Amino acid sequence: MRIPHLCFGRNTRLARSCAIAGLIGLAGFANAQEYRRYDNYRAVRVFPTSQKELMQATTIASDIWTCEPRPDYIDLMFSPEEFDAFTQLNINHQVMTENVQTSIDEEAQRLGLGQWAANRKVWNANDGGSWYDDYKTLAEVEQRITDLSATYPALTAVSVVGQTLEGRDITQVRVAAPGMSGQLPIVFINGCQHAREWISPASVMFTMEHLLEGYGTDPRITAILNSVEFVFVPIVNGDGYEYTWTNQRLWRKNRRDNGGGCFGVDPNRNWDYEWSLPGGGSGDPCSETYWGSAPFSEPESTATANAIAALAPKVRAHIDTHSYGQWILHPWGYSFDPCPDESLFDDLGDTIETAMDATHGTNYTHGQSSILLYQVSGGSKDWVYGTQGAASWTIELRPIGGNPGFVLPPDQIIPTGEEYLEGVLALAERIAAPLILSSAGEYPSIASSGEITNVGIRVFESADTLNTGSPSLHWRTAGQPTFANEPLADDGQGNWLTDLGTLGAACNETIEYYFSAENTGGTSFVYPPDGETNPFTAVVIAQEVVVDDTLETETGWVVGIPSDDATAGIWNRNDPQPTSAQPGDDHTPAPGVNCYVTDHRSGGGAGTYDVDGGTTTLTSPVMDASDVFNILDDEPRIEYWRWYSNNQGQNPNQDSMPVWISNDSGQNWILLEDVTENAGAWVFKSFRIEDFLPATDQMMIRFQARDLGAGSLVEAAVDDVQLVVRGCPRHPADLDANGVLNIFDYIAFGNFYNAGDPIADFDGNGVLNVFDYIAFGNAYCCL
Ligand code: 0X9
Ligand code: ZN
Repeated sequence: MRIPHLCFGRNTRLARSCAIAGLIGLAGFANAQEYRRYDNYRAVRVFPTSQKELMQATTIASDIWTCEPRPDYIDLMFSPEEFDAFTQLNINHQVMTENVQTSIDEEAQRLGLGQWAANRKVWNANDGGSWYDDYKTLAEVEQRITDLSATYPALTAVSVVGQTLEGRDITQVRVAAPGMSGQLPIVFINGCQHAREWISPASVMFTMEHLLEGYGTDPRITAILNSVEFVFVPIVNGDGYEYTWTNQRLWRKNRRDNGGGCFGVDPNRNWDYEWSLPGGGSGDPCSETYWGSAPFSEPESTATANAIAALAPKVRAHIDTHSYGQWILHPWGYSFDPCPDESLFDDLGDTIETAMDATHGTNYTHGQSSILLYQVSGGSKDWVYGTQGAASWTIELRPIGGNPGFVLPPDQIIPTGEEYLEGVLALAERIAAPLILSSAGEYPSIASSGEITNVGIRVFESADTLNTGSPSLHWRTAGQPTFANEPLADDGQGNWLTDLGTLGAACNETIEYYFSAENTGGTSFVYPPDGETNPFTAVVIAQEVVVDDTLETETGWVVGIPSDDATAGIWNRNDPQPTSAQPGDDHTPAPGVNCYVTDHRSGGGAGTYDVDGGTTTLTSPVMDASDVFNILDDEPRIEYWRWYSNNQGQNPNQDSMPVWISNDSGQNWILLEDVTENAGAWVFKSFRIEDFLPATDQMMIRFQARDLGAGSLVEAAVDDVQLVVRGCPRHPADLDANGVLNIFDYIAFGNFYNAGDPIADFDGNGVLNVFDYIAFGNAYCCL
């Protein structure tokens, strides 16, 4: 017990009641008046349809349970009076809990808190049952750590990594096979940045304890501990956690006195990475997501970060454990852009999710934090990934929704702990591999020799380092028995790449390829894992870009057709502002900024400037897709990057975006595709024109974004529209462009020459004379 620390508070009233409780051997439970009640408070899921509704609802509410608005809803808590005021607004909502106090009372009575403080029982092993049958105070958690380290001295190393604001120890436990601490890759796990999320420290303790119990008895855990070390900080925010037991069950932040009657900094907004970005937290000291006066202004976030940095670069994975929502969230949290290791995170996130879901059939979802949940700036995982290079997650444990929210019944502690443990074990097994390979971008099915088609891999150094001479591409012409090796080059951003167009494959040939890399220990890893038997394929051809419209400047696109009736979200050419439904950047690589987008503004939220009330149509200028002399068997294609979102807000997935093509300057249109794909990303599309209609010199393309019927959230964008012609390059002397060199090419040369056509200027000096005959002859015979 650490009673003296518990009584360190600057709040004299708390310090006094704490001293008395200390005398009678309790951990400082406040009396009935001090333990804040939420009688008849409702937890409500609110579905705002505008920024105004969102503002109105959050301003009235006592507390925001989902902390920030998600794209489609926000969980709020209202007092009875607040709820009355809220219902006047007629905002769509669903009451999740009629009386929040019911479950808090049930819990307080059971645990002996508030008015039931006299019933407080301290857990005793001799009473039978599991330590995980119910939630435990900070002091009980500390005691458990002491007991476990006494039971497993060879496996544990307990230390204090810092003090909370009120002076409580922040305890770290390293769990490693005997003698192995410091030798192996580390999985670092912390719990309880947020005070009210009680299932977090419980699950972290459960996981730690099972690793200790399992070493030497459970073969799987033994094998894992022989290859990975674990470091736990079960309770980062001890002051806040204690406060939830003594004063206010739903307290979230630490206990910083911000002045003006407002307390608390959100530890998970206080890390020094992309700190204090608008939309990712709040600068208001009274807010539940107050990011503090400076990055790392708070001792709790600072101590945890220092503990991780002190173990770098061994820390290869990190989990910040929260509740609730059943999410497995990876960087970025601060930005809607994907992080460079999106494919690695998707792979490992899938591993964690599969293991967690399989344990009890609970449904977890993995993905990018800002997209699945909401933007968070100054969060732990962005700092850990962005500055320490470790793979980092926020895991939101049970329950899935606001009922019962943070007050999860105690019979769910063990099942939640079990599924969390399985997720951690599955992740540790992946981290135990020397290297983890993942994709560095797309693997296009057509590689053009005319432009760079880089493909490659990223290498995550999990348990070993990369032999930097080893990353290779292995390729062969389809049907050939052996693969040739081509070294990959590092682009300085961690991408190992090569250009498919320069491998020397013949035009129109299908090649098969996969990648490999070795660790310094000499073990080879292949990507994709079944690459040798199931390689990527690509056709290598030549390509000429006839139209390349980056939409950076005005090129003659037309917005609107007579039947258009949308009232908002009209197409315009601009630099888009990010929302969860709209890109934050155009597609053209920098310095490109513009694209066509259905109102580029973000406004107060995703639903502010989306398409409303009908259709808005965008039509291209005329493009010439007729014959291209330098490419044989030419295949004109229309290509573009598009963005479409219709899976958020009310009435999702009701609309679509038709794309039409015309070969007669817009007299007649044929459907190219009807977009319903909500990729939340720029998507590349490429269509062979002849699959739809004959290619002419009068081609046009048209995009129609629309919000029809029941209003829903629709955003669309288009960029980098190209007309490309693909095929094999014409031999320079194949002047009748039929793929064969013969006497008819001499005749064709003569015809060009006599017509004064510059094609006949074979020596390229601007004059047609006898030397062009010689140059042509040389090209014919010898090129
Ligand atoms: O808001 C948070 O800090 C976390 N949710 S919670 O309800 N437990 O408070 C989510 C953090 C997710 N991380 C990022 N989006 N970076
Ligand atoms: Zn949290």
